[in-house]
Amino acid sequence: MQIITTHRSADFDGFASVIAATILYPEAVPVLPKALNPNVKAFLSIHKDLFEAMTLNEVDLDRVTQLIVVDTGRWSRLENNKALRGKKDLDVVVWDHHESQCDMKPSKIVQETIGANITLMIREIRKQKMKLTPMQATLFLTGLYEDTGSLSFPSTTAEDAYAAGYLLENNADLHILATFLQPAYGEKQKNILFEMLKTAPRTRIQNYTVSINTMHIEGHVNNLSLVVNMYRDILNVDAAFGIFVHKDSEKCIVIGRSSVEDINVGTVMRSMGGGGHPGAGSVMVKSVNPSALKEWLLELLKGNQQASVLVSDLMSYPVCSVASDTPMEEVAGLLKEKGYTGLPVVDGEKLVGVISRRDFKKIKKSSQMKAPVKAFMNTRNITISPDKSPMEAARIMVKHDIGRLPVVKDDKIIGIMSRSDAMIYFYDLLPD
Ligand SMILES: [Mn+2]
Repeated sequence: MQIITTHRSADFDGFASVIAATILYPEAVPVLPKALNPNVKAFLSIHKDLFEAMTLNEVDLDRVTQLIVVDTGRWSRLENNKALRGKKDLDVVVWDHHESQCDMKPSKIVQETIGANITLMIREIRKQKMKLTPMQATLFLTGLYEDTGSLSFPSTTAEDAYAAGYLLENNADLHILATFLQPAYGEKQKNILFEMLKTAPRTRIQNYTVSINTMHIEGHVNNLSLVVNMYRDILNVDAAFGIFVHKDSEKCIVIGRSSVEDINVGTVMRSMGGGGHPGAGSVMVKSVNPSALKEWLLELLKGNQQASVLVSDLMSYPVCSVASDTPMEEVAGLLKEKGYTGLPVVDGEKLVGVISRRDFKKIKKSSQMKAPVKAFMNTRNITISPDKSPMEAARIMVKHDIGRLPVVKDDKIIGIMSRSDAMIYFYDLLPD
């Protein structure tokens, strides 16, 4: 006998993965833990006939030869795990999307860090060209949306989004889904926000108002980032940080939001081992005293953290430039060859102008193509120095509607900051 099961307190991703496994392993019997998340319970109370499953008590464990586990790879997450764990010659198959190591010694394992476990199973269902009913597609999409925050959590991958598209193609019903999916801002989130607002500590850091609030929370709470966002908005501080201490485990999650460029949350969170963007970021820290964590955060905020990533770190070099007496036809050839939209023009090493494709419109006669570039170049010379912040560079590029900014030190051009260099920074693509 083959059985399929998932972790206790099964969520939609776990439950959906069990049902998906019944498609991939048609002989196997789905077994659900007694403890189910309330929204899964609500869903089952209406759809029980469509998704029949047993509980572990109803299964004759002596007859079980194969255990298919989905959405976890750890014995401790299974209900009644001792009975199964001690079983000799039990063949274990695992499908899991968590990073944590599998301790079940499976004969087959599909483990990948991806937004939702159901995505891994949909990959296989599609590969085997198996059909889905609209009801199955709806359940699977509910699991996918729950684990990815409707494709908004940073853990979401492109494949999760493709899987969602596939499920919609298979008539997943978004009305049903909305009924059962927990709202992003619910009772739990509201209670935490109200608790935070009761104390709402404020402190002054480098002329900015910052609130760092430590909260002890019980159990798993989704969407804490949304809570911190609302908290910052309501307090109207420049930056807000929530230090969430989990009572039952030894982990702390720090979530930050900032609306000023001098407080770069992404940089601070990266220094602590996490990640993010200038305006938002988070980090999970284990076995740290929350007050020490707060001190650490304060130190990082007080430090000159905005200077940690500079234009000089992001700019491209060496710079391809042309001498001011280069004929226009040669410049045209160079732009075409390199695929650039513009080039800096130099006298020796000194920047004297910029020539771009647009400037070629000034040419009226073909003989002008023999004229030197200095006759047509733009001499506004909008530049930036290497010790400025990427935010400053982006602001200048937007203001003057230019895509490339020469980086100049002591009148010499030492690099080029392009829009794509700025994007690398803002979207956190910087190599560590
Ligand atoms: Mn999951």
